[in-house]
Amino acid sequence: MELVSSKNSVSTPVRVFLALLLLIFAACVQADVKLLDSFPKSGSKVSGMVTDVRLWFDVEPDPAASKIELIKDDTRIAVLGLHSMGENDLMGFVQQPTPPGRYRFVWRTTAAASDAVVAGEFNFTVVSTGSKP
Ligand SMILES: [Cu+2]
Repeated sequence: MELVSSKNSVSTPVRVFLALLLLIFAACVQADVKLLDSFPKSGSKVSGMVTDVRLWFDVEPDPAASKIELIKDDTRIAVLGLHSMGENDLMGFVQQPTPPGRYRFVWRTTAAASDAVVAGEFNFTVVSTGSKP
């Protein structure tokens, strides 16, 4: 049982402290992806159809590990073809028409350099342009 005695050479409080440091470090890394801006903007009113959406972050997101969805009432509208335009951003194409109403913009992403998942959501409103299609 030589292993046990050599493990004990580092006292338990020290090991607990090191484990806590690791946890704090992991939490900081996870909080690192910040949403800076979006189209549509949070709380904004947009007139007409929204055919594409964008999110801008403080670090480069991984489009392959990201997901965006628009939700209006109980309808989920997929946003596909996620890619980056090279500005720490995600861009995607809205797969259905977006009639006037209130929408939830639900997103989830991972920084290209990490596997911490960061998610969020905000609302925007599509207002009628006045002309019927
Ligand atoms: Cu694009």
